[in-house]
Amino acid sequence: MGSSTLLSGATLATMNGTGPYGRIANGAVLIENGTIAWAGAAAKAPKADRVIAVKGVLTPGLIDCHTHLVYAGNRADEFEKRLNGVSYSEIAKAGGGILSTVRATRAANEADLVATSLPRLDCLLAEGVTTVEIKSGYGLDVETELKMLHAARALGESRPVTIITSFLGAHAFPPEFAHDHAAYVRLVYEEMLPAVAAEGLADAVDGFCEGIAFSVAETEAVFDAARRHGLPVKLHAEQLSDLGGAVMAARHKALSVDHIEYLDAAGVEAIAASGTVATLLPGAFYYLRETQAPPVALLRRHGVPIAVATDLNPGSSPIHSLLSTMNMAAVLFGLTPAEALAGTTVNAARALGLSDRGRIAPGLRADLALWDVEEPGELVYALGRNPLKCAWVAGECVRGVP
Ligand code: DI6
Ligand code: FE
Repeated sequence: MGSSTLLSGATLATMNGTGPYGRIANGAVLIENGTIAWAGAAAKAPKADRVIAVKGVLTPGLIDCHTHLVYAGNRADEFEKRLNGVSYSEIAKAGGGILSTVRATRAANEADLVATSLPRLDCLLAEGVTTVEIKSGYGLDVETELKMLHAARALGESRPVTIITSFLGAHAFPPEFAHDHAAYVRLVYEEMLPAVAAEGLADAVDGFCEGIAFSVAETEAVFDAARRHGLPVKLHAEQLSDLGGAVMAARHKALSVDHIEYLDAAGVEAIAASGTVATLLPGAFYYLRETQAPPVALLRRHGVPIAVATDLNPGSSPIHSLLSTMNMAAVLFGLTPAEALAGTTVNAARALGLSDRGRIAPGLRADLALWDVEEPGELVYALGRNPLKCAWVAGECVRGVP
């Protein structure tokens, strides 16, 4: 048996079902063997081998459940173009956008990819993030898709964080298949996906279902293959238009549908019935200066769990801060601060199919973050201030001092 540690005295945002934040004033958390053994009012805490007095707010470690943070190159030039009046779709159609990052990522070796991606990961970790999802999708050939996923896994070896990977071969059509989309879709499900699955490199299969990307039928062919390989699916859906991707994803019991600015009532009902998480990505909405916000009121009415993620990528969302993203979800989409924090904890865990984290409750991993704030809502309120005091991963203090 390992020794037990009691963190005692902070306000807990347990994110358990009772009231906003599952708040417990003057609370305590008992950690044993990397796991939360007990949580509640400090006055009722069980005995521990070691007691650490903590002040501020203790939350679950934050979870960024949608990123594209492994890539090479830079697209600041496109940011400039967009502000000079060229649209994201026009840039994509002219061979820029995702394909510009594909060229740079194909040219980089795995060590370079890891080295250029590590500082991005570090930005997230500095804000108490303890679990990060990373997608492939800037390779679009077998070799580079594998290279990206290897790089993502290597990042998880270099830092105290859980990396969850998603295979996103269906992200864009590479130039060599510009005139034969059907052949590329077959390559994705007949060669890439089996190669990725054979090496156990992906925890889920993702797609980009959009007018400038894959149709519903093309995406579904990839999802059918995912099922044959026993992998869950998720989808970039209804970001720029309503193609009905979310309804199809719900049929495949998708873990999450992401973006969903254009999701309609039928789509909301479908994902409510399938238990799919709605992941909101306000960074992309902000950078693309979109005006159509996701149907938050409908999602609430149907009890759909809402997650919030950075979508960290070089094009539509070069945002390296999950705290800022939570603020944007509140200001731009109208989430309450409690919903925004649920979006990066309990609901983000669910979007990744993880039931061992995302709340402060007995039996869950002791992934925790301690903040120099008085109330949990302050994490969503301020921009540009990082109040993280200390982070624990599986019970180990990995950053700061309590
Ligand atoms: N939607 C996104 O938000 C990213 N991919 C996608 O399908 C954007 C990727 C990029 O612009 O590089
Ligand atoms: Fe994305």
